[in-house]
Formats: sequence, C-alpha cells, structure tokens
Amino acid sequence: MALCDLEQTDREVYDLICREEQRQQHSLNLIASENHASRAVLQALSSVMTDKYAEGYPGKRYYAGCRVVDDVEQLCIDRAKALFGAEHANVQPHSGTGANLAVYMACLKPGDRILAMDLSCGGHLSHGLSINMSGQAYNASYYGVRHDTEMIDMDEVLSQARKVKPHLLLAGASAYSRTIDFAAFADVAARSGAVFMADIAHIAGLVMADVHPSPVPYADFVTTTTHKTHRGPRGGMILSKEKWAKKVDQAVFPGIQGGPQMHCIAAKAVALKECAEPSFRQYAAQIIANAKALAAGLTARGWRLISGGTDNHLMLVDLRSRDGEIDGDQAQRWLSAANIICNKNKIPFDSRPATHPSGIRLGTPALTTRGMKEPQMEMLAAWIDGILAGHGDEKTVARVAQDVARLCDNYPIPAVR
Ligand code: DSN
Repeated sequence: MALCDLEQTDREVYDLICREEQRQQHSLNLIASENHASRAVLQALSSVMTDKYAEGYPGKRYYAGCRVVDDVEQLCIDRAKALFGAEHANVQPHSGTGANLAVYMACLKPGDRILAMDLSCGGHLSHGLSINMSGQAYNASYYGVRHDTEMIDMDEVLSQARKVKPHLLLAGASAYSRTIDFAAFADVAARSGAVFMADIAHIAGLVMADVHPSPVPYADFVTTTTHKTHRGPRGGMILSKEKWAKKVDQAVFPGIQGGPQMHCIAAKAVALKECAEPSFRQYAAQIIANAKALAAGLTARGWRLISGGTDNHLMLVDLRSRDGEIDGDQAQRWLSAANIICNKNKIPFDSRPATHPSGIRLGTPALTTRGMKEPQMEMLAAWIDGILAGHGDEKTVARVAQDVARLCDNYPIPAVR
C-alpha cells in the first residue's frame, strides 16, 4: 500500500513495514489465529479516528467533540448485534484477553470459581491460568478431553461442574479442532447454577457465517477477538444478554480500560460489514474445506491428527505419529526455513514441555483469504510431509522454498493486490 508520507518522515519504520509486507507476501501463513485484513480495514485503522478521546459510550462521553465517533461506535454496535443476533454488544475491548477479564469483572467477585477448558487440551491462558490475572483473581478448575477420542466429553464437563460448583462455566478454546456443543454447555451451566460464557475468538468468523453453531442464543456472555477468522483489526468484543449490558459496559470502562481506540472501532465496523456479505459465507465455508483437505493430505501421509481430524479452521498434528524424534520446536523451525509459518503446540496429555511440545498447530484462515483452495492444500501437505520426514534437510527445504515462492506469487495478500 502507498505510504508516501511515512516514507518521507520515518524511513526506518517505513522500511520495516515494507519488509513485513514482503515477509507476509512471500510466506504461507498457517498460524490458526492470524489472517490478512482487507485494504478497507487497514485504511480505517490508519484514519483520523485515532486522534479522538472518547471515554464513555455513545451519547454519554466524558469529552466534547464526540459527535462523529459516537456515530461510528453505534454503527459498529448495531452491526455486531445484527450479525450475531445479540441483545447487547460492547465493541471497545482492546483484545480478547481484555474482553474475558471484563466479563469476569462483570459477573464474578475475586475468589469466585471458574470452570474452563484445560490449556493443555486447547484452552487459553486468560481462562484462569495462574500466570494470568484471571488465575490470580479467580479460582479456576478445568475440564479436558477424553483420552480415547481427544474430544470434549459433556458427561465429564457435567461431573466436573457438579464437583466444582462454578460461578462461571466457560466454553471455548484456541487449539481445539472439533465443533463445540454450546447448547450442551448451556445445559450444564443451568444444571450447576453457573453463568455461561463462550469465548469464540478462534471461530467468530465461522459463527457469523453460520458454518459453526452459535453460542449467542445460549450464553450470558460471548467474547471474541476481531482479527482471527473474523478478519478485522486486532481487538476484542463482548456480546451479552441485555440483563448484563450495564455491568459489561462498566467493566470494560472504567473497569479495565480507559479511552477506546476509535480508529480500531471504525475498522471493526468495516470488518463487520464485510462479514455480512455473501462472499464472507463462502470464505468461511472454504476455510473449513481447506482445513479438511490439508488434514486429509497429512493423514494420507501417515501423520496422526489429534481427534482424527477437524471440523473447523485448524488441526493439531501429533509429530510422534511418524517419527518419535521430532518435536514441535524443530518442526516449526524447519518449516519456517521454507517460509511455511506455523506454531509449535502442546497436544492433549503431552509429556513434553511447552518449549518442545509434541505437536504443531496448522490453520487455514489466512491462506483462504489469499484465495487458495483444496489443490493448494494438497500441495502443502506434500511439502510439510517432505520437510518433516526429511528432518529439515537442506536440499528438501530449498526445493520446497522454491515451490512456496511460486505459490505465493500467484496468491497475493490483500495489502499488495
Ligand atoms: N494467541 C492466540 C492463538 O494463537 O491462539 C490466542 O489468543
């Protein structure tokens, strides 16, 4: 994208931005939580909206001059409510973790009990991990996945809920490849007297496109980021039932944040408009079709996937399945040398440490944005297999890097189209 003034003012930052644009263009991004925002979203992000302080909410600000930003925030709220079918939306959270902390503040007291998915089975650090604020302020317990199926077992969730008696039951994950039964979670919450929160940061785009069931009808609170399958700017959002609206708004501001980032809210509004287009539904369906194609290609080559496959945008590869010697850190480095970018990840019941886990996580949202389809996923499966089976040998990496370069040239990222 043209950045003429930046080039004049600050050549160093300009060069770094150009380098990052080139890095993205010349690599295949399989990080399941990343995507490429549209040029329209990027333009809203770099607008004058960044200049405005607007503590408070539309019509109730602590600063003058908020007439226009009131309109943009209200537009964003209205679009979020309409698309998700939600009673209330708060679009101010700066991040998904912030959105989660705000929900806890809205409905819990310090020391209250949370029941959430174990990080080692695919949960998230803001779901009560001791090194996160959520684990220091609240008392977290976990459910996991079954040993045999590596899927969530709702009977286990119910029995955990009966034992723990959580104030809040949390569904949602950052490394779980199967459909989450939100209706069943809501049932467990109702039977154990807990409020129900769903964190759909990873699958929000799939939910909006109706290719994954929505938790909105069932949950007291739904949190999300806006930059993963959602494909908007980096940020967060909370949807809730109307009865929680006031508490949610107070928890976001002044509870955990000061002024909202109006340029980001404008960009969230743009992304929501894009998500309402029929083409976004096709995009979301293709994300899943691509994930299934990549999963099939890897499985056919002998790589075992956690739970045997995927229903959504991601998969976890059990690296022990073909070769007990490989760990996720090596796999990440070898693939990265050929410009295939993914992240090492623990797998359920992993005996290895997080720094050298037994898995890698692969996701298709970013490649699907570039227009890639099933045939490209099949090629990718062959390249990943070649590199891992060859333990990152230089010749294979160099050959795959050339193939990757050719593929990237044919599928530009939105910023360079
Ligand atoms: N860091 C994100 C992910 O990669 O899944 C979750 O916040």
